[in-house]
Amino acid sequence: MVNLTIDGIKTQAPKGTTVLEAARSLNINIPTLCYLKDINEVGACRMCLVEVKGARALQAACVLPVSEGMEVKTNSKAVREARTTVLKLILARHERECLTCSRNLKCELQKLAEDMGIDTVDYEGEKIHYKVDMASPSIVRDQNKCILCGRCISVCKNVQGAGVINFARRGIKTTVTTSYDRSLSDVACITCGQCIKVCPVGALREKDDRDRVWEALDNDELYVIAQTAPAVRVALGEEFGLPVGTNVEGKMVAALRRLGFDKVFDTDFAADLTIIEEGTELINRIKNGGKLPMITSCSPGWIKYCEHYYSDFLDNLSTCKSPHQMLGALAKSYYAEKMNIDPKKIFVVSVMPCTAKKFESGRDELTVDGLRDVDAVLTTRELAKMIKEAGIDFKSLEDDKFDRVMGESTGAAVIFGTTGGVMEAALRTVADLLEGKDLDNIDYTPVRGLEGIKEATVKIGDLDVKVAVAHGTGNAGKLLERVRNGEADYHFIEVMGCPGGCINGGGQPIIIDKEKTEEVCRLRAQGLYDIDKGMVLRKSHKNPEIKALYDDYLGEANGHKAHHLLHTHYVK
Ligand code: HC1
Ligand code: SF4
Repeated sequence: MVNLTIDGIKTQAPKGTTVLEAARSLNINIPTLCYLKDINEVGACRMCLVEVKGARALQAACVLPVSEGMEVKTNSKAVREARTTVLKLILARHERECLTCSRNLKCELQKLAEDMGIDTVDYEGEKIHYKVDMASPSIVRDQNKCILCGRCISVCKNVQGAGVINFARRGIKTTVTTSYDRSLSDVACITCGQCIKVCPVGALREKDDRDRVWEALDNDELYVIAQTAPAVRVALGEEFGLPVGTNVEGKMVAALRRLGFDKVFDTDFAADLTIIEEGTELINRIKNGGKLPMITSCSPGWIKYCEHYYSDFLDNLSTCKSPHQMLGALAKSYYAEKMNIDPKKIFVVSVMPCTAKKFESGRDELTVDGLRDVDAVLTTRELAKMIKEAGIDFKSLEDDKFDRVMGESTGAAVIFGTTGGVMEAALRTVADLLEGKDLDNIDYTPVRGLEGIKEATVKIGDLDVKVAVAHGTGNAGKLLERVRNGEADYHFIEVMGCPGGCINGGGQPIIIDKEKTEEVCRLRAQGLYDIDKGMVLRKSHKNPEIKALYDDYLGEANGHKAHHLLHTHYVK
């Protein structure tokens, strides 16, 4: 342990700890705009300057290791003046369109300016105006608001393994950009939106599809269907001041009805369907010598990552479309036939925790007979904005229920929203199908939790099923390297593109205090596991609506009709 003094308080910290961490352990708050523990520890923003006795200049606390006998002042006159100057310089360069910014009131820069009592920006220097990159179907990049903290660069490279953005140029011309300043749509960006989640300001945001959805809702010719992803229900409440992880499913359905949707279906229904199709596919591959390991295909950021960086694994992907695409395809076939509606007049809106779903819904591989499965995707944040725009008092809404015949689901489906959940849901069904009985022990805990890569061997009958789970595409890359090099072999791998899974998707509510990210992920995941625990039906094959769908319409799992509507293939 190292002995030091911070603001007159004698303390000890383990060797290697930074002054920032040592101060935070004493509840002394040193401001930062660039720091992200273990991801971006670069001292770029200079907001965390502190005075160290004997040092010639102020030091950046986030990269300064503690040392024996060190005496630190975090709030001296010199520190306060330096921080104020730094912040004013950042503000001077920043496009201060706060009132119309997507991050108004959720901006770390705005909050810091308020916390530090800044009421004037004394410097007005030369400004470069950058064209806003709007070409990606998922991500908007506005360099005019960038404060050069470097967080997006680090998360894209170190966490997601994509590395498509970096610093370029020097001096006042320094910027964060892609190679040759191309649009994100022209580089190997996987549209995951993790860069949005860490951006302290509004320099990165999702492509806003609210207007398209309002237009559809206002069009009397269209039959507009909403569906909501598993992870949205445990996060949407945060936008209305409810505790993290609160299940707001009933209020969410009520709000969607009030917005004017003709029907509100549950993507969880289609998650159950995915398990039947994917479980059957896995059993067939194992029994018939098909390509293994089979890898889940429901996360579109992951699919894009696989296409760009691991295309030799494309045949390992399950041919199942992701659940919301399956539901869209069924809305325009099964449901349209049942209700006698022209499928061309059905407009499907998916509410997702994910920015990559916007890209996914526009893919040619995800159409049936020339019709898109899904017409528009809203993130959790966009739905919250629409609810506010419409003047709906979310917290006072009475709970409502999803519509039939695609609104019933099981506990297996809801845990799709967190890392390990798809694997657990699949194992619950595959085990029952292979053993031919209704097994009682259905909590597969080794695949739960936030460890980056999880492995387990599950005994099903006389078969040892070897599985692995990776979340965050960087971890997926590490896992696939081991498979590629023959160091590991599995039957089944689950990959979710975002760290933590969909609960931490690029479209989820912004966590302003980044230190709380892991805790928020745990609480959202817990919210999903609690829903699962409280359900009577916890296995996908027990869902009565799914049974009816096969009996009345699809026929066999993996059969001809199921393939036509619910499966696809990605090729390089
Ligand atoms: Fe997901 Fe999925 S779980 S991908 O993580 O398979 O986005 O929540 O909707 O489609 O069901 C996301 C979440 C979501 C799909 C399902
Ligand atoms: Fe990188 Fe993902 Fe952002 Fe694209 S969306 S720039 S891949 S972090």
